[in-house]
Amino acid sequence: FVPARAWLGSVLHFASSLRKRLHSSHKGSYGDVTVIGGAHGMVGAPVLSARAAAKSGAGRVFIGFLDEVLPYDPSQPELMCRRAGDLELDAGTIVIGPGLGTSDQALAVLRKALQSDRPLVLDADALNLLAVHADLKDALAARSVPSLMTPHPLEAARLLRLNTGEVQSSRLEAARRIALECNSVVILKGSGSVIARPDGKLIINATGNPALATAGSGDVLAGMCGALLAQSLPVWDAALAAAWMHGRAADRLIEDGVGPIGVTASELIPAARAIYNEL
Ligand code: NPW
Ligand code: AMP
Ligand code: MG
Repeated sequence: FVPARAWLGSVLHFASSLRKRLHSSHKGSYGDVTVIGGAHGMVGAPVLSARAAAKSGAGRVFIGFLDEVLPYDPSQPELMCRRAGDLELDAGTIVIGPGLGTSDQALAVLRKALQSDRPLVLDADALNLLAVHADLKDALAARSVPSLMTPHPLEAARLLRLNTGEVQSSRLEAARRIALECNSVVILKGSGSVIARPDGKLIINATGNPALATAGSGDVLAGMCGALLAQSLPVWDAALAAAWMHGRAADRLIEDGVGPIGVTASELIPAARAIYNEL
């Protein structure tokens, strides 16, 4: 374990990293995030990630939707919507997986993302594809740029060929194994998310509550991770900070009487933005 004081230090360090909004800065100063996902019936997932990235301070946010989907979010015109097949993936931070599905096109775009030299956040169906294609897991482990994986317990179980109960009864070991096998920082989500890195260091996040047990809350976390990486936080700091902020936003909603019942994933995003600006 990382000692509590070092953990607090890491979390607070991100606040000072994000404060530097210099007067002369511009959108290019805060990085690009490209979210890839949104197969038919799951378009909302990358939209949630992209909105979370934009409202967590990224300079520009793109969405690459899978081909069968109209590439536009009319309620969020600041997001730049493309078709996944048209993306170059040669700039910015990539978040891949929310609502991605497991089609051939999803597999092809994940392969391309793994081959890119960009910081990468892997969530949801990107993790499910990794679990069944050993060559993709090898490609991930061989990357020389930071990768961050955000499995929930069932996604972790698929990666480790266990069942959810086995993961939940051994969460620290499960997170550590994925981090080592995939040479990535891992946020094993759930009550008390475990954050692990390939050298075996672990932290348990202290924020969050069951208001987060709602569809799309993991998609919001993936977008926050992408935004913090795009703003140049090192991958370990970005993982700690995003997990902390995601949980803190849910805690704030309870303090404000909005939750825990009926909090929606969308509501986490402005709650987190308020906290960023208070830090
Ligand atoms: P159970 O029921 O306990 O056996 P899936 P998904 C387990 C997209 N989405 N503790 C639990 O298993 C995603 O991005 C789109 C313990 C649960 O039933 C993906 O691409 C949305 N167990 C796709 O849908 C909004 C836990 O995992 C099962 C756990 C499928 O993703 C929703 C679910 O896992 C969604 O994000 C915990 N803390 N957390 C949209 N608006 O477009 C999870 N489990 O079957 O992989 O399904 O996570 O919904
Ligand atoms: P996903 O299943 O991918 O939508 O992710 C769910 C998100 O909500 C993760 O960040 C979990 O850590 C968080 N979460 C779900 N249930 C709880 C809970 N009971 N306490 C704290 N966090 C939770
Ligand atoms: Mg999810």
